Amino acid sequence: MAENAHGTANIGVVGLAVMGSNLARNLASREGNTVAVFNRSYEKTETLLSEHPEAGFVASKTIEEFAASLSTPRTAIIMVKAGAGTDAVIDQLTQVFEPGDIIVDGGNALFTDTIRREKAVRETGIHFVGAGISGGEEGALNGPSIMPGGSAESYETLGPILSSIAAVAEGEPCVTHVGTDGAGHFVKMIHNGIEYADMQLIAEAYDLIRRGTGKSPAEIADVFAEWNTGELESYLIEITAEVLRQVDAETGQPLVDVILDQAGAKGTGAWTVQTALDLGIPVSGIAEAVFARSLSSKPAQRAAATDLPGPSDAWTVDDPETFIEDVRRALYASKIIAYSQGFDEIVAGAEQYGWNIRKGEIAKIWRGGCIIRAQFLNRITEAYVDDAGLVALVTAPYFRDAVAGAQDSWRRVVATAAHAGIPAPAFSSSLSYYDGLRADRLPAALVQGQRDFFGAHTYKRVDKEGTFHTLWSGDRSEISAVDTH
Ligand code: NBP
Repeated sequence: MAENAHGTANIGVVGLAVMGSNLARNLASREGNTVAVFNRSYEKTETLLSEHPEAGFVASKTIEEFAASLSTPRTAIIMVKAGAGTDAVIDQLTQVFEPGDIIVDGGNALFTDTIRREKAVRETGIHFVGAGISGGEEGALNGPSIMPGGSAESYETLGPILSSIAAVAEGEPCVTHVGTDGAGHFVKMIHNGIEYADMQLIAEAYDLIRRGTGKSPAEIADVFAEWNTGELESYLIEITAEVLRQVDAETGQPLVDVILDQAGAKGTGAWTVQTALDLGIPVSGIAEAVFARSLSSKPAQRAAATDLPGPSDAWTVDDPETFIEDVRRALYASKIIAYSQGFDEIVAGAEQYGWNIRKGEIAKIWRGGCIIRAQFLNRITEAYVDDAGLVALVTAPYFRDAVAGAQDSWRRVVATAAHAGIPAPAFSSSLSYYDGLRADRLPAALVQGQRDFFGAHTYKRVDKEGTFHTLWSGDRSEISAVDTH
């Protein structure tokens, strides 16, 4: 451990649980960094110091010492439990920091909290940066994908430090200044929402293959490993093969068969959906993924429903190889929809909150370090480079062609799942979204008619300008009306 000499550290970390410790070690391993560390309870600091003497951490027992150990402008990254803990640490830091210093919240904060905190901290002259950090423990240690918000000025100091610890994809660090105040945490939230959808789609693919072909988890692991060499190549496909191959030491069973089938959640998927509802953006794939976890975690309801009847016909797959290829294509098409919906929400959020978010750059910084890292993010970047004003990602030529090539398989898989009584909510909602988006005419016209009938909510016509209402309880003639939406 280095002497706690004043002003020797160029960066500090507050909160030394798993994420903070690993991030601090990552920072310390990069040329030119001296890292100050502080944790509410000193035990965690002591553990970190004793386990990693090589890091040369500058440790403090009080927040005052911690501030004094940093060179100016002081820069500290908070890695504590999101919520009240974050507010408590910000309060402490604003007491001991000075105008021009930078406080970074690297936790999973709700972006509206970040907007509130940035506003309050800015009044003290201190910069506040909400930075989404993805990649879990391993990413924090070896290189995460980092999504910082905050002022452009703070990024001048912070950018080089974050670039030094970020993952590198195709020679470029996976970090970019996303936008002001809450933009970084907003984009991290969408990242997590897409992660939920991607994981659910993979889980549905596994379930269909297992129940359709009778292959064992280890055999399906081989299928995923094979998929990981093609257009589906991604971290989530890779780890799926690893999980499916794992054998439980105690029972000798595939591990996946002894894991309780009730999925947990930390809340960022739900935030993505709640925010999408507020913004009016249909992120149906993400929503179905969140709800699928909720459904799985209702043991009493599931137990009560086990004897509800399923399909009367038995289901068999005639040609397993063709079926597996259909599932692969359905997965790819559904994944494109999940990302397209996620980017729609980024566009809507940017418009609502006044952020200038460069979508292609976001796809780039998700290519490495983070949980949804995938080869096909390059295609998203290219789509936004080719057409910065792209209205829906799925309409970009590459994705249009990819979905066109997959759609027959996609339709067969969704129909098969329905026929066999196998839940595939993310596959089927993605296909419905696709068909809804491309429809010439939607039954929304009927909904408008119903709304006008019971609530005089009015409607527009396809053949002339204006807003109209039918006198449903009168002579049913049409009158001009004031638009009430
Ligand atoms: P936790 O989320 O488990 O938080 C534990 C840390 O928060 C400890 O250092 C604890 O100090 C500190 N803390 C708490 Br709790 N309340 C505090 C308070 N009132 N004042 C000061 N410190 C307080 O740690 P984590 O799993 O390392 O995650 C850190 C952040 O990173 C979270 O926001 C998390 O959502 C985010 N994140 C986690 C992952 C992941 O894979 N785990 C990935 C991406 C982002 P103590 O030691 O004194 O109790």
